[in-house]
Amino acid sequence: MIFVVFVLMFPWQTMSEDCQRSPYSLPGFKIHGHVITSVSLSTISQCKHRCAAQQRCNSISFHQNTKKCEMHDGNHISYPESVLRSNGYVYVNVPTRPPKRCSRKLCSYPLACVPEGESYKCVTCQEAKAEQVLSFSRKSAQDYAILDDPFVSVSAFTLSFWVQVDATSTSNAVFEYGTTTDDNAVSIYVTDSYVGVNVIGANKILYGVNLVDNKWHHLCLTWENTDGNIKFYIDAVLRHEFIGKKDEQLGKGSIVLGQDQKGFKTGFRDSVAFKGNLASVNMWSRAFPAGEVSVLASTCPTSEGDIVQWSTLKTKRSGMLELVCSNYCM
Ligand SMILES: [Ca+2]
Repeated sequence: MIFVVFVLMFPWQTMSEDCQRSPYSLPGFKIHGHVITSVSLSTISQCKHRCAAQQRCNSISFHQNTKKCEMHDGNHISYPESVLRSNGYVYVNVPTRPPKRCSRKLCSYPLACVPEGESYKCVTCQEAKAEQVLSFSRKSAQDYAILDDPFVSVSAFTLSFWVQVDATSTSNAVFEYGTTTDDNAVSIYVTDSYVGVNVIGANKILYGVNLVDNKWHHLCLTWENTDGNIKFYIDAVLRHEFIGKKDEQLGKGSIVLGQDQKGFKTGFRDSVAFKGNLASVNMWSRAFPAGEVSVLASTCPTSEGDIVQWSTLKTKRSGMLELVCSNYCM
């Protein structure tokens, strides 16, 4: 597989320097997927013209015998992993309209890829005006981030983060804060039919909510121990309000990202491991009112928490977790 990718990537990585102005074509290849329109046309030239006339079209795959013309939003630098051998097809880049994005796979970590003319360049995350997000690329008990003892105890908190759940991952332990006596002291669990929320022994399941959709969402959970109010917001909308523990403190413990604990920092399972991306995970030692939650949900990345800071938490990763550049804020 590595060999195939190499063979595929090599031609345009060298050609991009020599032949920047000529349309780039690859006989015997096509882009799999990413089709915005598919039509029947007599010649490849007609197919190219149709693409040039169609907004969002950056490249085509044309079948010589069936005359099928597939138009793609993006090209070989957007989806290098999708350019695959396919008998009878010719892949052609349409250079008059460069793609909006290029794949980070073309740049070595931690650089980001940005299109430049008909080619691309590898730049730092800041130069790309992108942010670092924590990427959970597989459902594995080996992949998590753990931050120990972020605080001694608090009488209130606001937890805020951005999450993108992979559409194939139906059950996901996204966030847990565990203590030695309660490994589920604070947790948010996301499935394709509900979201489960725990705060010190009080739990609610929000049915009919599907966040397993490949889209970025802002989640926010607040609690204070005077009245015991717990509020849970999705994309700045208050989705649930219930009464939890009063007069208690949330004690010393550990944040676990991406895993369901069965016991303090143990018992992780592949089946409920999170798959997707997380960013801007922060906690504050007071319960934000709705207005401040709205500010968090419209700010990307958010400001840093006073008790948990994303800039620290994101470095505590294990397994195959990667920090990658993402344009989720744009
Ligand atoms: Ca748990």
